[in-house]
Amino acid sequence: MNLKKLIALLAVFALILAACDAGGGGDDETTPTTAATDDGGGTDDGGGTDDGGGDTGAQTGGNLLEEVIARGTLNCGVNETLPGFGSKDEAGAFVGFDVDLCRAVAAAVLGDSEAVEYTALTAAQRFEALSSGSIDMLSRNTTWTQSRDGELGVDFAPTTYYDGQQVMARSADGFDSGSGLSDLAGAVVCTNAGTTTEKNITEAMQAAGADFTLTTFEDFNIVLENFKSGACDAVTTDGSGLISRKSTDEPAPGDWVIFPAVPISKEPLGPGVAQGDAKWADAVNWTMYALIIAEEQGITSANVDDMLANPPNGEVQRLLGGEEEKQTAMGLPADAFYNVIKQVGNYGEIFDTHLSVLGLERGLNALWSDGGLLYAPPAR
Ligand SMILES: N[C@@H](CCC(=O)N[C@@H](CS)C(=O)NCC(=O)O)C(=O)O
Repeated sequence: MNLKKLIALLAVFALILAACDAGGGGDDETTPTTAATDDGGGTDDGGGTDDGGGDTGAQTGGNLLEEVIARGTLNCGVNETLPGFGSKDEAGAFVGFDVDLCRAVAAAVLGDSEAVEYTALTAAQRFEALSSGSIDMLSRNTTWTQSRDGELGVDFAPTTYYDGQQVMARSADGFDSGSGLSDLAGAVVCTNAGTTTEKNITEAMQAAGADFTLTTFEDFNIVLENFKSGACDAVTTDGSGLISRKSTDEPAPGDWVIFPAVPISKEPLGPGVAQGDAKWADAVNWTMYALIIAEEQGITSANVDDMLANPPNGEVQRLLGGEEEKQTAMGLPADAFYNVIKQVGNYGEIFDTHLSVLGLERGLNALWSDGGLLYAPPAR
């Protein structure tokens, strides 16, 4: 092959990789890769290429808070295949922990938690939706990573769910909760494209010295179908995602097991906005902090009116829009966080409603004062 042809061929390969990197693949085809020869980079989390993230400031014009207020609705990107975090109920309405974070921002900014236009996004679609401006906020079990921050132009809100990656396999195949990654030697492990998950499992299997085949699909429903049909020996994703899908899809209790006990990665999940709009980011960030502070202060959807009428301390008074409130200076209504707590509840209420019912425990997601990692700056 002459040099020109070789360069042309390399250029074609680069384009194919870039298309996958940008998360726009869109096909459901199997893309098996083996750990020994390839790190799964063909469909990574988009960290490797410019997907237009650098333009995000210009697209939002740094004015999204005013824009959302003028529009009267919040455009929020969510998951629809992850019960507990983001899915549709029988009536077709979006529900879940991540969905409630959108509702909280709508309550803060617009005074109405129902003023949300939801867009269901796959993992591979989510960052493009944010950088193109088609959503104002992404709330879809998204891990905060350096490349998403730096290369994809995402500004992450405070972590709302500290998670870690695990694996789920069949007990009939000899796996149990004490299994480790080396027990997966020779296995076909499946996950969805455009996630942190692909890279983590590849690196962890390499470290465990075990060869395996990684197969990715765009949609997690298809991952699950292939696991159920036996085409995949195991599936891997965030521990919370495995528990969620185990609760809805396991044929009989005990058929599927989740391991290893200590997750193979850190997956700090939380909302994100397009970078370059500090005012909008502040509005989203402080809505998350308000949910946490409300739990710290014991303010709930049930007692928020009493708390407003008789604030037990200055922080409660300020947070709910009383004397010396700090919301107006941020461009929010003074009663922004009163509306959040009244209409959506505090962090603990949201967790209980959507996640405790799945059997998820607070663990790392307890308040700092209860030994967890949730810690908000003071509302003063
Ligand atoms: N937190 C990881 C994984 C996110 C992810 O996509 N997880 C899967 C499994 S929990 C999922 O949400 N699947 C649903 C879908 O792709 O529609 C990330 O941000 O990359």
